[in-house]
Amino acid sequence: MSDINNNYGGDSIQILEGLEAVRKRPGMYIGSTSSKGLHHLVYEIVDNSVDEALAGYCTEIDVQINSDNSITVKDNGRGVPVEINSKTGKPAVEVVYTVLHAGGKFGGGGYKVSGGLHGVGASVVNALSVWLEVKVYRNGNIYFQRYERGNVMNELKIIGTCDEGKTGTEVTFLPDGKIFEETVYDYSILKTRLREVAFLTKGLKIILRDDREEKKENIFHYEGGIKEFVTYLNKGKEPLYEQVLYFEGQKDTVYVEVAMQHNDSYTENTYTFVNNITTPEGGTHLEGFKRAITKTFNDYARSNKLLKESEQNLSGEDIREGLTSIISVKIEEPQFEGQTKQKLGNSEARAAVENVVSEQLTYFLEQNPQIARIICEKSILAQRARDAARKARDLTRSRKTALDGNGLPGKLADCSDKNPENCEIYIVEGDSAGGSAKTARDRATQAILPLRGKILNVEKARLDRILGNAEIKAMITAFGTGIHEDFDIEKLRYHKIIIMTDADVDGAHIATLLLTFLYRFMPQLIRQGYVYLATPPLYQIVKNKKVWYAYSDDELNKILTEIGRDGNNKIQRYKGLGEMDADQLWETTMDPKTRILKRVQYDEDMQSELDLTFTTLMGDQVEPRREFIETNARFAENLDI
Ligand code: 0RA
Repeated sequence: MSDINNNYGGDSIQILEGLEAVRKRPGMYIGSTSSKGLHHLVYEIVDNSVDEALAGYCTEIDVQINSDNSITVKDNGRGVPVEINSKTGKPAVEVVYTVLHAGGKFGGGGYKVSGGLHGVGASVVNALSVWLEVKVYRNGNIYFQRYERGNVMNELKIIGTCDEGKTGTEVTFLPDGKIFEETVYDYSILKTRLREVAFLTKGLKIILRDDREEKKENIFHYEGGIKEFVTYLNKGKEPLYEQVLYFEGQKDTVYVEVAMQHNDSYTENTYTFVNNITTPEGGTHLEGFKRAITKTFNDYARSNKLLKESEQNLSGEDIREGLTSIISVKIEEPQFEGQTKQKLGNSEARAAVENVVSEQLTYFLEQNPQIARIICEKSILAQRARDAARKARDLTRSRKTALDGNGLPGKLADCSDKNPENCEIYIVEGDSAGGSAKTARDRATQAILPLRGKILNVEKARLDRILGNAEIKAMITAFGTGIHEDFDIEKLRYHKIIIMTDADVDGAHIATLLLTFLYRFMPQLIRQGYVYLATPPLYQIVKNKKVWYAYSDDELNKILTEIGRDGNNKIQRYKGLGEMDADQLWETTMDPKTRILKRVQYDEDMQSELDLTFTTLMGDQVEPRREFIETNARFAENLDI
């Protein structure tokens, strides 16, 4: 699939610029020095090994978190070349780890992995590490070099011998605590990304190990590649047919892979990748895919009389209802566009995907008429529901334009300040807690919207029902932004949307239903950090007329230790918001000076994981639901405001 030169030697490496800048401005090279940047170091090193796998020379990559939080990445590829590079007079391996933008990928040929923050090169990782050591297995020798903060500590030397046939590269590095705010690796973050890389690189085996206190290991190896990715994403849902459709082909320089399968839900789940990098904003490859399936299914439905002449064409949305799909392209010179450079711009990708999918899908439908019929019938149902939804939606649209106070929902106690930056809205579980919140609030800046009972699960309902739901309508009109294609962040009426539910399992469930709604209908609100969870206390402790609140069991114990554990303590466990009076609610949960808010996080790198957690929770099984409520905290970061 790739055409990396077989006789690539020390000379093909081009040198572009020096390394000094990296330590001065790490953010420019790895995006951030937070936990995200820390994990990117691993992806950077792993990407080099994946390139070697894509070139057809590497079948296994081992990633290990060592006990000191250093990382070892080992592959069984050809080994980084050790020959002298004539331009620098240095071994090629030294150039790779000490010169910015030096690497086989830049020598021409092959698929350059360089989107977003990827592809900055191993030298960046080196520059941002206290130390980095590389071992190359080649020519029956084991070569070794060590660097500290990017500086060469020894000339490349042979430290031993190995079997003539054994080749590979082993890199170990310790991220620099002077650079990164966080230096402790999170196993589950690496696990999600490495699983994704393995899905995207069929046949490649990736082993992840944690050698710290709590030993862990995962092996990711998918002969079916993205086909198995779709099966994985549809886990916990009911597929409409057994087979995952898979199309693969190359047009000019673009290699295309697509896998898809419908399930019985109403949401579309499409993930697009370019050179194994996620493109959350889509782009030309996604456009090509949409065009291909819209045209192919309409042609099929017409020529097989599933759609009558008098009937409207199916829209793309109709066909994609309940569709899980992966679109993965490999391209030599990807162009990234859009605000966050996460949208593919190459027009040749549009044509390539459209071509490969149209041709192979047409053939597939002819060969599999039962599956073709199932999809067409589901799409026709979706079309009818969409017509009904349009009517309901027109209703929310006209309300939105009349947003001068009259259009607002009756249950909303709005705030008086009209500057969204100062304003917050509390979405409160239950009318009684809603009542306390209305009494307690700061009327200038805090609006209260009480919701009754459990809100509708948007994963389980069609658009017409969703938009007909009173609680959902109230939220849409209160926020002011509209939804889906109508969404306009400029119209957001509150810069903090705060979900306030009881601190129990039911409360967590309601919070998740609300988050699911926001995530599916207004993802930008979460992405841009406008959504928060309130944190009501779990306990009230009273002693000698003094009052304390504890927000966790740990905190309760700390307070009890401080004030002494004796008979004068009265401990009350709050079961719900309703047990607090307005003053208590204000003091513990709503006063901006003392409350704890958790901002709900959105991380593109974890997108498929997030989708999966939402559907697991929203699915029918009870067991996975409990699991989610516990992991939910992972995307809520603590913010003491
Ligand atoms: C360029 C050429 C050759 C191998 C590599 C790069 C290579 C780089 C890395 C980085 C991590 N693992 C790697 N494995 C291989 C091939 C040289 C040859 O044998 O001709």
